[in-house]
Amino acid sequence: MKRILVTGATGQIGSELVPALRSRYGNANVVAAGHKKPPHQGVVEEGPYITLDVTQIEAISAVVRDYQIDTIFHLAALLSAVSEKNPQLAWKVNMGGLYNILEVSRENNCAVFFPSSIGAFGPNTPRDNTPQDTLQRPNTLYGVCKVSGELLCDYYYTRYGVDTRGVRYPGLISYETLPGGGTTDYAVEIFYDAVANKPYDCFLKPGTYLDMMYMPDAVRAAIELMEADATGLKHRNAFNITAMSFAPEELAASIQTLIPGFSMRYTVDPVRQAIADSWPRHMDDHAAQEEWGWKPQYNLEHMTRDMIERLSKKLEHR
Ligand code: AKB
Repeated sequence: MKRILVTGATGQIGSELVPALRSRYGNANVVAAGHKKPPHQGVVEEGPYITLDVTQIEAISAVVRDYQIDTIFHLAALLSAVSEKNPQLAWKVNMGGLYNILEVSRENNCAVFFPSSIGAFGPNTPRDNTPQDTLQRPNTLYGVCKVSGELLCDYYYTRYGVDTRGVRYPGLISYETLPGGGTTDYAVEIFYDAVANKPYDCFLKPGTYLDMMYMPDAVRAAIELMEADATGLKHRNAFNITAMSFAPEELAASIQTLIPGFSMRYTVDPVRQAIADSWPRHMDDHAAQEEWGWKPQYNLEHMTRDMIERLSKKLEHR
C-alpha cells in the first residue's frame, strides 16, 4: 500500500480509518473521497479530499489514474435500515459502487478492501458461534448486497487476480462520527443520551444479542488484513470478526457502573427488530485469528469506559 483511496471517507468508519492510514502512510498518500462536504476539517486539511460518486465508473477511473492509487478501501454504502427504506438506491450504490470499484481495480491493478457485515447472514444461519463458512440466505436488501459483494470479491480474485480482502464487521461503536441508519446504531446513540444525563429509548428489545466492536479495533482490523502476508490467507474475503456480544440491557448496565443515574426504556422498532433477529448472536472468528492474527483489544467494560470519557470531552468542547 503506497497510494490509498478511501471511499465513504466521511462516514462512521472512514472518518477514523483515514487519519489512521495517514499517520501510517503519510498524509499526501491517502485520498479521502466522500459524496458530500466533509463533517470536520481534519479530513480536508490533513490530506487530499475529493467528492466522488461511486456509481460513476469514469469518475473513479480518473481519481485512480490522477493519484496513482494502488489500494482502495471501499466503504461507501447505505446501512441496513436505510437500505430497507430504499432498496433500489441501496442496490445502485452498494452493488453498483462495488462493481465499479472492482472493474477499475482490475484495469489499474489495485488491491481492494471490502467491508461485509453480520448482515450477510440470514434467519436460517446458525446464530450462535456462527461458522466462517455457513448458510447465507439474508432477507434484507443490505444482506443480499453484502453476500453478493463477498462473492464478487472472491470472483475478481480467482478470475482476474485482483487482491481483494475483507471482513464481516459486527455493529461498530464510535464517538467520532455517528452511524447513518443501521440496526446496531442503538449501541452508539445510547452513549450520547447517557453522557447528557438523559434516559435512552432503545429501539431493540431486551435479550437481542448482537456482535459488536469498538472502532479502534475495527480500523486496526482493516489495516492489519490489508498488510497481512497473502500466503497465509485461505479465505481472503469476508472474515468473521468480533470483539464482544451483548444485549441492550447489558450495555445499559455497563454504562450504569460509571453513570449510576442512567436509565433505559424500550420502544421497539419492528423493522430494525426483525433485521436484528435475522443476524447472528455471536460469530466464530477463528479463521481470522488463525489466518492473519486477528485479536480485539476492547471488551464491553473497556469500550464503555473509553466511550464515556471521549464522548464527554467531545461534547464539552462543542
Ligand atoms: C448496520 O446495522 O446496518 C451495520 C452493520 C452491522 O452492518 N452497523
